[in-house]
Amino acid sequence: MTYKFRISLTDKDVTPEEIFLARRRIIASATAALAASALPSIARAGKHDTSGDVTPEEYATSYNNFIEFGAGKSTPSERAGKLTVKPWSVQIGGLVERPGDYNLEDILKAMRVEERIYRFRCVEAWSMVVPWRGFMLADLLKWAGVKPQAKYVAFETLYRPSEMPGQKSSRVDWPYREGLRLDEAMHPLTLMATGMYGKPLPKQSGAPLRLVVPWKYGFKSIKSVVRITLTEHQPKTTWNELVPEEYGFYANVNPDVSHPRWSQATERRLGGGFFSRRKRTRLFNGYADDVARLYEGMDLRKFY
Ligand SMILES: Nc1nc2c(c(=O)[nH]1)N[C@H]1C(S)=C(S)[C@@H](COP(=O)(O)O)O[C@H]1N2
Ligand SMILES: [Mo]
Repeated sequence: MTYKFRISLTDKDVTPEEIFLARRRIIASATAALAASALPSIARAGKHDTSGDVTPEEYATSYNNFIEFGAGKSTPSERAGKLTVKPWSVQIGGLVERPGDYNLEDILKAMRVEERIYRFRCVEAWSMVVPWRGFMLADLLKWAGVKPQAKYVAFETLYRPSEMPGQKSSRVDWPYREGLRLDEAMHPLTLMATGMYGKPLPKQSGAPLRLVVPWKYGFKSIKSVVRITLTEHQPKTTWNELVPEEYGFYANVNPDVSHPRWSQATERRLGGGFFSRRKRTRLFNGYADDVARLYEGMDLRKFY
């Protein structure tokens, strides 16, 4: 089988980077422990207390997927620096009561920004635990007013090849697109992040505004969002269009449904060090109590 675009890596491919990162590990974990204890106001989201194993910040911000800045794990942090993130506007449209081109600063004045520590699981079987800062997507959608016919939410990333060199590749039909069913978008766990580790979002992490859906594979958590459209029909999404048999629309984390090229039963925590044990992957990335009801009637053993 050939793939139009291949960025998925196996552990074998990333070994040198892991060894490189391991050298800086001791300093990094000390910093993370400090960061975690310095954030007493963090909403630990009840039973989801993951604060004890927050991923060291420098791993979460130097090992990234952001194909607008190239296909490598370090290319986003190396190249995203020149991205202009201010001013930033978000166009909200489609089936909404108050469509418009909103300045991010005006949106933020209307939103309640909070801190949340979430697990994050990439489809490539690496994972991390990140203290995000952001607001509930539900609040933004209510603010814009969702019309009754709306059933899905479509998202688009900025298209600006002059600042995003990866967009010069024609293998992807830019901009990067993602989507959620409306009930997933309205779920209280679904976050629009504006920061992480108590600071504004770094550019490689999707500044100034990204989606975070903690129970789905990471590719759903679209970065640097400039357009949100409420639709009646399921929107087209970038990875699903590129390689439909590997990247579903739902993409809920599930240890029992293998990726066609590797198992999803276990995962490797970023920053854990080269010799650390893999962790067992949990259904819905550990958020099943909160989200399983959204998928009643769906056969979870199937690939969606
Ligand atoms: N616009 C855009 N959003 C994106 C991506 C991307 O390439 N472009 N990569 C996705 C993938 S595959 C993952 S795993 C996460 C990675 O987020 P992180 O780099 O902050 O860990 O971003 C997601 N959002
Ligand atoms: Mo990913």
